[in-house]
Amino acid sequence: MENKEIARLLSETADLMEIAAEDGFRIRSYRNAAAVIASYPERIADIVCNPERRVTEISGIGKGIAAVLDEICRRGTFERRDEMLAKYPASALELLKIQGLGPKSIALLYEHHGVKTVDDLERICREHKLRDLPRMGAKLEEKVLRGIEAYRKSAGRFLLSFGRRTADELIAEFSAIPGIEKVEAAGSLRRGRETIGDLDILVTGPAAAEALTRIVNHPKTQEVLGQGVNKASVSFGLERLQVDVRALPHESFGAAMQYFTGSKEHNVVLRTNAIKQGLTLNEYGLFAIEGNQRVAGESEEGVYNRLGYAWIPPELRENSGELEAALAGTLPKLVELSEIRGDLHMHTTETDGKATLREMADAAAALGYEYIAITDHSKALAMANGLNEERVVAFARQVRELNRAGLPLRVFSGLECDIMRDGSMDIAEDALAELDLVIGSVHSYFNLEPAEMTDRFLHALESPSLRILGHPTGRLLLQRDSYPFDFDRVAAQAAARGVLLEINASPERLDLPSSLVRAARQKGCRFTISTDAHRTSHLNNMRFGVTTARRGWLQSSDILNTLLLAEFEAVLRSRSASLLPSTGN
Ligand code: DGT
Ligand code: CA
Ligand code: CA
Ligand code: ZN
Repeated sequence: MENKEIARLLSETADLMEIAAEDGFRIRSYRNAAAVIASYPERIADIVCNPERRVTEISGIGKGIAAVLDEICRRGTFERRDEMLAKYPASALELLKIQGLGPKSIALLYEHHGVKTVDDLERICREHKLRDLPRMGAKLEEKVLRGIEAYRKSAGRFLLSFGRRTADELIAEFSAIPGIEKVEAAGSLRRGRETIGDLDILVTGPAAAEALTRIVNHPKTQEVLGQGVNKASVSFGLERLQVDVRALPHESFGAAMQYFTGSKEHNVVLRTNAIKQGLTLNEYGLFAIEGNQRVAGESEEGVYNRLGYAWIPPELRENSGELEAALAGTLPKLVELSEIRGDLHMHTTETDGKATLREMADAAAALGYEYIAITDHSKALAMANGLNEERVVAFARQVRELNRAGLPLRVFSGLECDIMRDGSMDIAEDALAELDLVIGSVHSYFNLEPAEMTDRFLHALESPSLRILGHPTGRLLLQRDSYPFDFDRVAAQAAARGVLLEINASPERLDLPSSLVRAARQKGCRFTISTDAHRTSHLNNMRFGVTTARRGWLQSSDILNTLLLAEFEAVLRSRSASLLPSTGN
């Protein structure tokens, strides 16, 4: 059994024990062990089976857990888990994923109404039976119904970063097969959607069919969903991500990339337009209806051009104005990863980061950046050991000295300052004024009424030191929606005040979402793209932020951290509202 699977058994049991309101100490020890095992570099099962080794060597694994691991390796489950599953059905675990519902409520719903599944829960809410239970009410019923809707929308979807990693792994494997020419990912992954439903991989070359054999027999393949001459579909890895692999003739590759990249809505318009021109477009090529002669298909660009369009970057293919722009020749020149010159949001060991300032600076310099800002947390985040005024001032001084003494790139002193419930900043203005760059973020009181949340932001925007709104909507992909507020009003005020909106590149955030990026740009907003790195490897997430910016139609001139160091510094020093040279569109 693999580590991830063992970790899942432990954490699921902890979830069920939480529903049963069992001893918190026991629950925590299962959770800790699950976390340790999930990221342990060796196979735990090998250690358990090896008489020369002891799992208790691993820190975080005590005697109790060692016995559990032994049992898991012998019979695939353990007594505690069996007991819990006798008490509650496995489907109760699904209920925990619904926002607004905690383990105590799930236990109550189970006892009083026999709620076992999401469908049961929905029925109880619709019949207004939830409001009669202790400490629940009509408002919670509505909230749970919204939670169910969000859960159903996200079920079976995966983070873009996970899709990218899996695709890269398979692309490397397929490319190494002799006789395979091109291997590329299409679908929502290529369009850079924040979550993906499945992977679509296209392969050409004389040995293209080998890729189908390879995926079907892959050690990580859990189940073969379908296998034909040109296509194989499998359920891949412990996460059971669906992977579709298609083998194609060389001359169809462009047409197939176009077709399988989608989106469906984009393709429908393109195909309709082809028909108007006496052409038919499918995954094999672009053909003249009369005589069925191929007129394009080898390259994607050829397909678009033959139909009168400029080639359209995949991130824009959502039928939201890109087709019209491609006909008119007015597509924007979208920002690229190589244009990013610095990263403006990251944490260090001063608060909850795992690397020091110098380690972050070295790693950022290795990425080719010219500058970074270190933005640790402020004191309201006591759990993260956030900075108070005194530490803020000392930090600003320390950074000035370090820059003078020599660093591998320019480091700016910053802070991710909490925006308090009333919209005031967590740190006094005179201390903030010592810093080069202040990000304001909401990390608490997510459940305010929309009007109160809007006022909170509007109040924060009055702070003279605030330069950037960090992860503005607070959403966590597949976990938590944005807190409700009047985004348009906040964006308009941010634009007026010259406060930039962050595109947080952390794969579980991607916040601002691309649709709001586009809306905010139209309101005159400008942006930063930053990783919110808590360790050096997170700096590599910049690409996902850039993808989100591209899906929001941004150009480099919309983004502060594309500026050269000297220009960037000039912007930081100026306190004027217009922070970037205007672009004219
Ligand atoms: P996903 O996987 O849910 O994140 O989204 P997509 O866009 O990757 O969707 P998927 O995997 O079902 O199909 C990939 C692309 O193939 C899709 O964007 C457009 C194209 N496609 C697939 N099936 C159809 C279809 O029945 N009609 C049309 N017009 N296009 C299709
Ligand atoms: Ca797909
Ligand atoms: Ca697919
Ligand atoms: Zn934050």
